[in-house]
Amino acid sequence: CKNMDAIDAIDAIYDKVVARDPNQTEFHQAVKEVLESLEPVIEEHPEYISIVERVVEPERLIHFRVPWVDDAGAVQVNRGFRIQFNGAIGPYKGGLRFHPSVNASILKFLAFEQIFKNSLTGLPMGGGKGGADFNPKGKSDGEVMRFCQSFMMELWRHIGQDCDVPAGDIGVGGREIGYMFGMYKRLQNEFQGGVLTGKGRSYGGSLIRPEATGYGLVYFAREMLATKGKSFEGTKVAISGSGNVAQFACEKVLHLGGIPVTMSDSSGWIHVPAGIDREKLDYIMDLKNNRRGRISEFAEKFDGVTFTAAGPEPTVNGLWGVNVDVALPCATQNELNGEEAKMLVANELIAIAEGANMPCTPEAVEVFQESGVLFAPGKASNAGGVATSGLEMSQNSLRMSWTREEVDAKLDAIMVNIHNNAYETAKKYNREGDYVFGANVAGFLKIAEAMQAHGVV
Ligand code: NDP
Ligand code: 2IT
Repeated sequence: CKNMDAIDAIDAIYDKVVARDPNQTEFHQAVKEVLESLEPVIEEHPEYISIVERVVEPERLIHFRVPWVDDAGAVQVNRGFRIQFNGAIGPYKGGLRFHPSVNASILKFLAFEQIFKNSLTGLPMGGGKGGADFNPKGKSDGEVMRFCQSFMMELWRHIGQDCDVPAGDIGVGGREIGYMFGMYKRLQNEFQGGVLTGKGRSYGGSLIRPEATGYGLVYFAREMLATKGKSFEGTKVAISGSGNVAQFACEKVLHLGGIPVTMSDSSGWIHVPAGIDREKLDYIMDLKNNRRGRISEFAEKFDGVTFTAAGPEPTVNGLWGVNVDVALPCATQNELNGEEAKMLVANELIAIAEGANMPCTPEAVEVFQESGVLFAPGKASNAGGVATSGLEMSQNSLRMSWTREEVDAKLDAIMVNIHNNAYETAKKYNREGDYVFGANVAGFLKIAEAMQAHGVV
């Protein structure tokens, strides 16, 4: 029967993905989740099976050596990557991650997710991702600068404002983007404002881009809660991570009257039963962004706060056992497993929205969906960062800049739109409330239409 044909064809594509790169487990995980959603689409559009075959294979994979000299005068060698996964609807777009765990599997999963995320924003951006296995922790400013310069000395020939536009991700913030932009400008001998996003204000950055992922996440979660007649007012929220996404998610939860009670880093997590207020969040922002310290220092500074050391990475060792109404995992992939999901459900969690990319394991997602907890996948709920990168590119092209209020209003509207698009798409296929299905299908359909129009390229 027709249904079996679609399932068989999709299974065969997944098997081939695994056979081609048997060790790329994170990539398999991301592909599987998308392919599982596409079955009714393939039934409707059997011609799209050849699109699915192509969409799982990156258009281009760049892998390079990054040599640099540390403060002691020793030569260090890291691995650099850029995955240009899909350019059907716009220039490749996606962040750069500097973390010792970076490899081809992790970057391919992130670039693959980025294709559908960028499509959902409604802006003309293809999917890409890159980075290096460089560990910025404990490095001096000079070392970070020399690393970024060496990284860009290779990357510059592959990117450009109409070709591929990197930005930040784990380990890459305003400082690193600045160093990389400076080197690109020197090598290219052009001020290409739109070649990177997440730039500083003084040289073409957008207001609200630093805040965008965290703010957008909370705007999305606000819409999810509204479908149940609920809001953030007085709601207890567990946040993991304490980097860019986590900090501004925490800030927006405070704006909306919620009570954030946890944050973490790779050393452990803090529990603040009375809530992380403005003063405590300011301390965390200064600790992380300026002093580049560990979250354990927070517990030494404030009373009524507990710190629990981390277990083996990337688990957070009990954070998800705290009794909360909303969970916002904002650290890294696979940081919340099936057992932890059960603890959240037992505590009557209402909603969970992914701020990080793929922080919930497939087992965790299954637990949430089976128990009726509202679950938003990162490709929908964390799309505010890249959406605002898209708005930064628009401003660079216009050679103008918009006010905070203008950018924030556009971000809010984009998040509402992504929410409604995912919600309505799921409803259309009788999967009401399934944001995973809705986001995958809505994101895919636009890519498929463009790829179909372009012929076999
Ligand atoms: P940051 O580097 O600013 O912060 C990362 C945070 O997560 C830190 O607290 C870090 O702790 C923690 N973390 C990272 N890796 C691990 C690990 N293996 N185990 C435990 N904790 C870990 O990154 P961002 O906030 O930018 O990114 C966080 C997540 O959000 C990532 O999944 C990223 O892909 C995603 N994302 C980011 C966007 C952006 O615009 N920046 C946009 C959309 C998604 P420590 O400092 O100790 O390493
Ligand atoms: O995962 C992501 O969406 C990002 N790290 C942001 C990418 C971007 O180009 O702004």
